[in-house]
Amino acid sequence: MGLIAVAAALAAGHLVAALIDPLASPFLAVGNAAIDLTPHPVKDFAIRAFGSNDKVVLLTGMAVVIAAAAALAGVLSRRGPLPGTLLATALGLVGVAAVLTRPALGPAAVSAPLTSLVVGVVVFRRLHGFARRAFPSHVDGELHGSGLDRRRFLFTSAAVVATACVAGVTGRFLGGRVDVEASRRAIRLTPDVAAPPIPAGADFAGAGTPAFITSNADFYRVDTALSVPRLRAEDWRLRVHGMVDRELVLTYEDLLSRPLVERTISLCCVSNEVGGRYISTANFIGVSLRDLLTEAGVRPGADQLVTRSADGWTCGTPVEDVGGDALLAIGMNGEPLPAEHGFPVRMVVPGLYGFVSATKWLVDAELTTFADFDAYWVKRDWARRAPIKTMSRIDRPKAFEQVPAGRFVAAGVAWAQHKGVDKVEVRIDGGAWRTTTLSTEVNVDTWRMWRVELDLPAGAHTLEVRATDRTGYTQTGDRAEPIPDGAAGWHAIAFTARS
Ligand SMILES: Nc1nc2c(c(=O)[nH]1)N[C@H]1C(S)=C(S)[C@@H](COP(=O)(O)O)O[C@H]1N2
Ligand SMILES: [Mo]
Repeated sequence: MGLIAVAAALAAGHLVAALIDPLASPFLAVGNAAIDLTPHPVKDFAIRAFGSNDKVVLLTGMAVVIAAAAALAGVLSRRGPLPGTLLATALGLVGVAAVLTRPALGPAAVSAPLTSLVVGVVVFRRLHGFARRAFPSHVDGELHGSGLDRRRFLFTSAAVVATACVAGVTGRFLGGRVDVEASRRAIRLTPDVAAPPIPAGADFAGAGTPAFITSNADFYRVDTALSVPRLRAEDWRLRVHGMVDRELVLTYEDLLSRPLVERTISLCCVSNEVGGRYISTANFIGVSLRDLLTEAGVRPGADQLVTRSADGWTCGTPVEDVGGDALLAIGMNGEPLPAEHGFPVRMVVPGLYGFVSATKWLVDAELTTFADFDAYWVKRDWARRAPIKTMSRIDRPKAFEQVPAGRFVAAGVAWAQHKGVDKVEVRIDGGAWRTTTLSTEVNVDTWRMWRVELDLPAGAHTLEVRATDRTGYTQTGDRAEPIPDGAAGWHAIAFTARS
């Protein structure tokens, strides 16, 4: 009964949410609130342990905990319906609290968790009443329950379960009624200025580096959204406001009618550990963000561009960093942005980590100051200003790999966005640093691959790598954690050469 009541409550809330805003679904709202409240060591652990499955793991974990609590409340309700009633009420209130704290939801959204609360309590008490009559206690040594009562209890339970399934499925269906894929498919993007073709020598994929351009399917994904915000290009509006001379409101059509430029840019996440995979490269198509800001007229003193996404996530970018190469991007590798990468419109500002520059599902841009506003991750102790650090990574050999002794080609990537990679060196077993061969440079805002031929004696080895950028800075061996402004240190790989 506990399980049935809670399932009915969640399904009813999900259905009501689908009619108002899919994000108001109590289950999703609680999950999203949990993400926002999770202390960063736990979040870092989740990202490390589960990678991009972290969201599935969170939702599954929530389902297991709720199911266990519901079953327990059911068992405790043998003598009276109070424990089950209290649990249904408490879960409903948690849903209400979660929805109230979601920044992107209006007051009407509380009706979804309130529906859950009422449905949970009513269903539990009704079933409990029927069950009491169907399966009375044996205290008086008498059995009052009739076959009719039992049938009624079972039929009601089955009917509630069936209705909950229908409500849940209808909720999903209605929630998906904003047809993002149709909106995407209808768009054809042809940049007015295409990116130069990628030269053949831009990667050393044969030696173990990634391909120079990351496919949309393989592009790393990092965000706080449990369900991807669903916006149609037709409905999209961007308001540019705050410390500006003229407020602007832009539509997707407005963007299409402006000059579309294509730029090859590497995006990188501040959570990337030394040696991590959270960097990818794409051909982004979009309009110049700097031109838009010039049109709006940024007032003196405005040093922060705060951007908001449809789900309420916020990002603060230094105005001085919004250079001529910053884009309001609508395309990625020749297609409209995939939904997970920010459709219909996102920001791309080369040189800055994603959390201070790469707002997906962008809907609002406000010129303000760093003194006046702290963005999402800044409130959680990450840095206000976070240029990407010069970094290098070993892709071959892999950690603890066994490779043949003798001639061996090691390879990897390096990046120093906005500056350019000047030199990559490696050393074996703490020996002398040796220069590697670099791939053909595409531009200073993208990664660059390196390779080097080694002569390996048999035995255990450690390979280390360091990059030097065009400002003359060489990566030091001093390690830094990703928080607050990006990991630092040399990537090292322990491996064995076998003769
Ligand atoms: N709306 C929204 N935009 C966001 C984020 C987010 O959580 N929500 N995460 C940012 C971070 S931390 C990074 S690293 C990049 C990642 O972009 P990608 O998922 O397209 O690779 O998106 C940025 N834009
Ligand atoms: Mo990130």
